[in-house]
Amino acid sequence: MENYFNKEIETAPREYIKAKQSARLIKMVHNAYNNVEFYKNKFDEIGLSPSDIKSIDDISKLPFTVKQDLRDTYPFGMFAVPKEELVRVHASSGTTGKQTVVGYTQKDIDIWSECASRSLSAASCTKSDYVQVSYGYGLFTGGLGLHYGVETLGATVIPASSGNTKRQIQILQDFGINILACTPSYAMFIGETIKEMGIDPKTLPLRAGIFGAEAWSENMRKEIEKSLNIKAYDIYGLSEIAGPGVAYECSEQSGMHICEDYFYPEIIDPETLQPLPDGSYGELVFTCIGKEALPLVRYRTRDIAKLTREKCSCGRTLIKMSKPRGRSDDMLVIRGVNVFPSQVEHVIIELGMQPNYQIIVERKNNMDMMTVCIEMSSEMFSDSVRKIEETERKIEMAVQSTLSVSAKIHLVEPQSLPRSEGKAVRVIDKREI
Ligand code: DLL
Repeated sequence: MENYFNKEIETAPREYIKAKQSARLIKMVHNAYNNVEFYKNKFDEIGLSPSDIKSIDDISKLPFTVKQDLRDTYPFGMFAVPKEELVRVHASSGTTGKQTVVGYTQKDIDIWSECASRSLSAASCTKSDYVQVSYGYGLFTGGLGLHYGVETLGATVIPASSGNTKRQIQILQDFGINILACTPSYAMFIGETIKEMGIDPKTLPLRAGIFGAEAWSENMRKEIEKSLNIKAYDIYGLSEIAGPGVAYECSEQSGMHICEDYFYPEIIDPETLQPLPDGSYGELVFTCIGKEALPLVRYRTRDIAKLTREKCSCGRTLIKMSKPRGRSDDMLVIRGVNVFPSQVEHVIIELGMQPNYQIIVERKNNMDMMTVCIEMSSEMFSDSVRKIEETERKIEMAVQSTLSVSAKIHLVEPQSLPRSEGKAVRVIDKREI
């Protein structure tokens, strides 16, 4: 039996969702225009009045918002409510530039918590479960987002936060945790540590995991499911829109249902900015049709994904997004060739190796050089130097033929690359351009 948090909405007929989206969009454009100077100026510039927006079908008349707009109005310039109505502020660090600050009213927190509860329910969580939240707590939305989701659902939250892995495992064992929530790379690390400690995962009451905040492959899913003896569910979100729970996987484990009654999705061509039809990969864009404090209009996520409205076996009718294929700003340009870290990961996995790797990019004599350090398994490590070198050449050839760019492969000792307790750092770009 499928487990829903809000069956009425999650399985609602399309016309019902559409009517809700239209009503909410109309309200939010007025809020954005009347209370955020940035939007008033943007609308005026293109001669658009909030009253031109009469239904969700008018969404493409609206201008886009990008991360830089939040930076330019740092920290609170895009907020649509006075200070006394805000109850929480989060921020996302990002790798370059100023951090992005986001704010929530009590109603916004309630919406976000409901979305996180929907995600937990879809991953089989019920009131009688213990949920260990091992996402970082703090300005990052992972920890507190899932935390409120568990409480709203009525299950029991164990706010472990990330780090101190042996202690995490002790809690998993001693408290009888049923569901683990953390990044997929941290889940891999917990799985490895459990093995090292000689614990049989079958002796743990753990049943499911809710993993997101970074890209992870189907192979990583298999690995985590095996090492922790669980079913692993994907969860997607970004601070600017809400945090974890914008979209979530169900028992079908093929794509994530978007809480489209609050976050209206579109896919656009990142070059032409034109909307693309369902099934085409492009940049994911969200409009926050339900939120008060930060009513972002057509926010460009930079995540590359596709949408589908095909019937899902779980009974949910909410639109689904694919796993993001990568971020357009994750893309490396190596000697003019576009390279996504996920493509490198794919090659490594295809060759039967674990996805423990790091890509280092340097510029030597005006030439881009890419080195991929990959961890060997303990069996490979015992091979002769010649055999290891042969394997390196084999991987170099596979990378060259898949990516159309050469890379130096460097096999490193087992367990020698840094493990992540949060989002994994896959690329070190040392080029100074
Ligand atoms: O990562 C929110 C979150 C926390 C989601 C916990 C899921 C679980 P930010 O730090 O703002 O927010 O980063 C958002 O992370 O644009 C994606 O590029 C990436 N991302 C998030 N979830 C997934 C996922 C949180 N399931 C950025 N798969 C997004 C792939 C993901 N990428």
